Amino acid sequence: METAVFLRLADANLNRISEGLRAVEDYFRFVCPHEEVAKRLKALRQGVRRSAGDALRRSTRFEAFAEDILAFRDAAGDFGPQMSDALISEGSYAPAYATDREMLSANFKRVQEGLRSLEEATRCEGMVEWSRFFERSRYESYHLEKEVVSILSRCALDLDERLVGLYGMTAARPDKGLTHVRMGEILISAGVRVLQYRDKDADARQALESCRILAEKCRAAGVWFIVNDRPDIALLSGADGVHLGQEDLPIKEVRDMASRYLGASSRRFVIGVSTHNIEQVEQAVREGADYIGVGPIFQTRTKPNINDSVVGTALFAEAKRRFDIPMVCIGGICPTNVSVLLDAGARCLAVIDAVVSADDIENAAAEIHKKILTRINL
Ligand code: 3NM
Repeated sequence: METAVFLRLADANLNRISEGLRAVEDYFRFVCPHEEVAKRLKALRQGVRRSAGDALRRSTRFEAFAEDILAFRDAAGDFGPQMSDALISEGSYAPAYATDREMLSANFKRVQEGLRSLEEATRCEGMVEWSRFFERSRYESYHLEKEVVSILSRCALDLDERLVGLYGMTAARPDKGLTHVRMGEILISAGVRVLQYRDKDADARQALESCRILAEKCRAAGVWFIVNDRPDIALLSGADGVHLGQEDLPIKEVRDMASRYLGASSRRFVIGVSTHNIEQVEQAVREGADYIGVGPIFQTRTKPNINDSVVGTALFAEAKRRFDIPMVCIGGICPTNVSVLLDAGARCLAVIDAVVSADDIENAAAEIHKKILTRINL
């Protein structure tokens, strides 16, 4: 390859790579802020740009051209932009992205193609070290792309913002004349960011009616509304998501159902899954749960049949160490054991009995909620 041709190819690809990385980096700086990902993208961009640029300048082979790689840029003579115009008019190139994920994938593809092109060009030139460097960078970009996809769904759903504090759960108090709907209202007033309708006794019609009312109230208050066990009722009532137990419908089927019912906005439909051992945690993560419930952490009066499988904080700690997914601790949580969970790194706690059996329900809920927020500095 002629030196000028090689340098022109190198310049075009270095630009392509850093522009692609910059587009993704900006997304994770401004649209969906994520410091760690933005830093890694920047390190990759600078690594490729600086190291490769310097190497080209330093290389004895390019000494004569060392001053300015720009001299080999020939944007006007590059037919790339005309090719895009032709594809747009032919209808085989979409001028706009349908989703953010498409934009990110297109940019990662650009980065990977650029790295591949440089890998091959340097290999042709016998620059083995550089060829290996571009290959390693390409693999790093694959890893980053995978991580970014999972962060993206969390970010789009605001999961890390939502699953913080008390995860409110409804329960009726007939002795006090409190229905599920009323309990939901009290929890909303207490300040929860997420509310789950959990009524094991209501028939489907009653449940749908209550969920429609609660969905509306939650929407008005900016609270997420999740329906326990029943994706059909969640979808019909306009809830933000559903929480599935181990015996409920599988995640994949629920996603299919949501996408048929909601179309493109099903991306925002949240699916949480209850887990009681590490295998279930792993499976829920693999199958694409948006968050998991982990429990029962302590003995629970609400679901006494599961008390012989209390998991303590150990399961939560192991799940947290091994998996990067939002987690909600549940089971026997009360004001006196909240700190143990916060010490273990919990950010979101689901509580039924200790809240709904209190004399002042709103205050009991608000206390736990505030305690968590204060501890995690929010
Ligand atoms: N799920 P309380 S424990 C509904 O381990 C539920 O998945 C659990 O109620 C699980 O705060 C539980 O009254 C009961 O103990 C939680």
